[in-house]
Amino acid sequence: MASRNQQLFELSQKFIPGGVNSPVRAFKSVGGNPIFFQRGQGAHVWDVDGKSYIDYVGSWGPLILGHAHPEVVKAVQNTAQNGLTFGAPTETELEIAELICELLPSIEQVRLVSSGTEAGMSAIRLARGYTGRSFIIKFEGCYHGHDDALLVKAGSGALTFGNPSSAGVPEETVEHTIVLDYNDLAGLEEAFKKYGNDIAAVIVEPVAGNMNLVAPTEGFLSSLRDLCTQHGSVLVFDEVMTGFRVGLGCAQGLYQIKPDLTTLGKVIGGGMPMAAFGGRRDIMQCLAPIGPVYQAGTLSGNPVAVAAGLATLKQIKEPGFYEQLGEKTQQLINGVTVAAEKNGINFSAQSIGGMFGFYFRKEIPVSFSEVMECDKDSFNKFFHAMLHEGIYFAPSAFEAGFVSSVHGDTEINQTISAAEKIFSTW
Ligand code: KE4
Repeated sequence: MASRNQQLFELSQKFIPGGVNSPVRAFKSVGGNPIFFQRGQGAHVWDVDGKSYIDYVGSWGPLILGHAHPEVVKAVQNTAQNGLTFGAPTETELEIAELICELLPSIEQVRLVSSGTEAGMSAIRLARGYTGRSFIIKFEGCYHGHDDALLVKAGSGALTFGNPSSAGVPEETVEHTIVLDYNDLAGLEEAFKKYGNDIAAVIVEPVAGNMNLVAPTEGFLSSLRDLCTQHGSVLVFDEVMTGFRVGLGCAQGLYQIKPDLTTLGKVIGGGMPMAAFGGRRDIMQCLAPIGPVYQAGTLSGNPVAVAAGLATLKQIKEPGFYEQLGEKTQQLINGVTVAAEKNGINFSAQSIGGMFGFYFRKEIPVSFSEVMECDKDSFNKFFHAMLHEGIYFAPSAFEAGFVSSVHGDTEINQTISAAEKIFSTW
């Protein structure tokens, strides 16, 4: 008898391409069928067949407080009963805008949108409108949403013009997108030497989380800052994933680099569709309705999403929140690393705040090409074995993992024990 999950997946493929509403959910790179979930509570999720899992995906980052946090649910319920949306300003939009500007000094003004893709797309258009320039720089392995101009991947490292990584993206759309290697200072300097005063913006994940976790090496972010300043280019930190995930000051606070624009998402929506972009007032003033750069959205600043975001940000502001989150995440990766080492398995791991990376490679990768050297088959074998043990990691070797404030010693130790069991018979 087919499980409910199998039945639903069969049927969903009839009505939804690939049976999923976002490709990374499809288990394509790990094999097997995606899991249909029906309930989440704290650090746990239940699938439609009633099996429970410790969740390290957290909806790809938003759920820093875990599933159905009572304060977030209450805020959503209280707001929803007064109306779901007005398409007009509300006081709570102002409240969260003020809070974001208070928490991130680089953000003098902010515009709320509904997804990280919208935030990235709008930040690039704004940077181009502000500078009057067309060229943008992104880095291979970094993901900024599926906007045409950003959905490109270099052919080989170094300085290259993007080749669309998706069908449907005309060459002329990406002819001004320069793709470099993450952490490659020489490539960066070469690009600015060649195109410097024509570069509108550099967009970067200050901690890369879309090629698994890759941390910035010494001098990478500061060189980006200096070169953008020298050439009048806009430095855009894509903090959709790192925002309020790696610390209360985000990655820009952690590394003490002040970007010109920042994109945010995931955590600031607390699990509801909300994102934002903001930064220097002189740049933000170029936005409609006061400036010539158009950007809009029916549900931008949606009151219910804002309520979830506000409730989340209020919790993470509590003293000690990030110290505890960082310790727990470190405890997880240390335990799994020891288990792998005990069994002679090529494995490394790292964590930054509440996000982590597991690599089936001896050393921690510092570039896209080193990430590609990781043993993907071993990751997939580990992923499925852990899934069987009731531990849910991201279904891809090229995604970061996330711990929430409600993952306790029980969950962390259960995860480490499962890894020990699996590695002992590897
Ligand atoms: P959304 O449009 O998916 O809200 O955000 C796009 C985005 C922008 N910038 C960064 C750094 C991001 O990580 C993302 C989205 N992240 C992926 C997973 N790594 C979301 C999951 C999915 O695509 O289904």
